[in-house]
Amino acid sequence: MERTFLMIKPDGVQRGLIGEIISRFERKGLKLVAGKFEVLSEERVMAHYAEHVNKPFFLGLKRYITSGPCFLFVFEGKDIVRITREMIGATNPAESSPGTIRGDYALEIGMNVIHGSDSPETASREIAIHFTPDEISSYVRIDEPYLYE
Ligand code: D4T
Repeated sequence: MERTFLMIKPDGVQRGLIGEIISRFERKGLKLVAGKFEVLSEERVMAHYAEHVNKPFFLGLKRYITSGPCFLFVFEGKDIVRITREMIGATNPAESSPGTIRGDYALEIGMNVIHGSDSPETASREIAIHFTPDEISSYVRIDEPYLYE
């Protein structure tokens, strides 16, 4: 099983979308194994967005992502990084397909509601930035025999 790091950004939290978004992943059959609510520290923002620190949009991105609490969570499942990225949709919500989270709930790239890791390697790195091992639970979901062949 693979894990991925997901984060509902401050716009998603303020707009009351946490339940709706989490339930999409739960209904798909993915397993929630960690979750917490917090305002990201400067240190964590710099670590998380290390590849973007020199980009022109970074200051705006940092202001936005620290403007309020985020909901951070980890889901587990087979091929989960690819599946969750598909469910989230393109980075720019104006180009995200209807039926995806960004396609259904967002309009502009600077407030695109949710983050999801883009590869299994990125997922491992991001989970380690935001969670300690004891914050992640291992358990069997009772419906797993009806989800995986
Ligand atoms: P995140 O990381 O938030 O899930 O988004 P993506 O993985 O889909 O996209 P990304 O890393 O390219 O961008 C990170 C973050 O920066 C914001 N952004 C991006 C922005 O405000 N302006 C821009 O021009 C770009 C490229 C949106 C997501």
